[in-house]
Amino acid sequence: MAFADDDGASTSFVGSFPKGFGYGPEDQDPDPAMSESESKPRILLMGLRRSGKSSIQKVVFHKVSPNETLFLESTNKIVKEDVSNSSFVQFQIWDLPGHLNFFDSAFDSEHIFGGCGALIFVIDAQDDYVDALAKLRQTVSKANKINPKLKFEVFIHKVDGLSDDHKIETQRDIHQRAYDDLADAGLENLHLSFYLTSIYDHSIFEAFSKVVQKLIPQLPTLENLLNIFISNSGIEKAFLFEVVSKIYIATDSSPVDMQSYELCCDMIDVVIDVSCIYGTRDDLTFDDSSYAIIKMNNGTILYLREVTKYLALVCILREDSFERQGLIDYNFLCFREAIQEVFEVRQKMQGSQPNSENATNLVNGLAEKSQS
Ligand SMILES: Nc1nc2c(ncn2[C@@H]2O[C@H](COP(=O)(O)OP(=O)(O)OP(=O)(O)O)[C@@H](O)[C@H]2O)c(=O)[nH]1
Ligand SMILES: [Mg+2]
Repeated sequence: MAFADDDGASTSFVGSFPKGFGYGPEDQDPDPAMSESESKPRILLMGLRRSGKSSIQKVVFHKVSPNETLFLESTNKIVKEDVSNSSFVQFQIWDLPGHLNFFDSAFDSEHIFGGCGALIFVIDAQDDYVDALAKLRQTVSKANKINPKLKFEVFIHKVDGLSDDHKIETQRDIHQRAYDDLADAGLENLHLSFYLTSIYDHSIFEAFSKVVQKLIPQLPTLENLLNIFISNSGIEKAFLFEVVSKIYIATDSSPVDMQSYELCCDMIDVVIDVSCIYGTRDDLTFDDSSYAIIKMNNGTILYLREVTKYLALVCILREDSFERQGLIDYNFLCFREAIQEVFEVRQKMQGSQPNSENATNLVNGLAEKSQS
């Protein structure tokens, strides 16, 4: 995974969210020639017709409201989208129409599957999924032959129409049948990850977050930095968000509960809306010295700080821990410096491992909660 240049780090506008918040125009008519962007990590969206692939892409990356996807037309050619023009995290998403067979000789399947990091296979859980499972089996076995490093992510999608019991039963059934099919094809060692998703709630963002995280080589370093930060600051949960899409690229190692994630997503929306309306600059909604705190009526505090131009840290903590706000603010500055260091090193040494040792040294400057 490549990361965008954060060259504004030394200016006073480091980490400012742009007012025209969003990604660049969608690439509807891609140039078949190999462009620079084609070398970015790639995520493929596959599945039968009408399973919901284009809707997922629109809702997660274009802020389209779920209801508007009702009128989406069926896709008839590969749609490539660069999630990088203005974003910190860079990758490409290819939406592959459900009715085409990409292993056919008419397509360069080596090119499509060869350089790709993850394949998301979308199954419509509200429909009969026998055909979808047959296509999954065919796709997985062929794509794995071309690219053994490819990660397979199965989205059991449109679960908004299912009761809780039905969801669990559907997941169990699809899981079982998919693995039986793989065993029949002699691929019992292959790993598939399953997610229950819907565009009508945050589950699709959560699932996408997990897919993207697997493609970030610095993930263990980021997790480690978050663990050190929260344990020294009395924070309960922290997410590092890619603000444009609201997918989280890392969190501390305590389990994620959906409610906390939703709360943090909502906080980002509130902050962006307020700064768009009341911000003093036309081109920026945030600058690096501003941050947001929301006190809830249940004794919980939400704390948001900008880390880089497109990344924000959102934390949940108890009100009594916030009495030491100075400590949290100081620790955050150390944390931010460490994150910037990780990505600067990454940029300098494209393709090599991040300098996690250096970053850990920086974080060692964090004030101990107990010492203050
Ligand atoms: N209930 C529900 N409907 C969904 C969800 N996601 C997508 N849909 C609907 O599913 C229909 C088909 O969605 P598309 O995104 O066009 O499907 P596609 O997979 O891109 O289809 P092709 O382009 O033909 O391959 C649309 O009417 C969407 O509104 C979901 O999470 N829940
Ligand atoms: Mg489509």
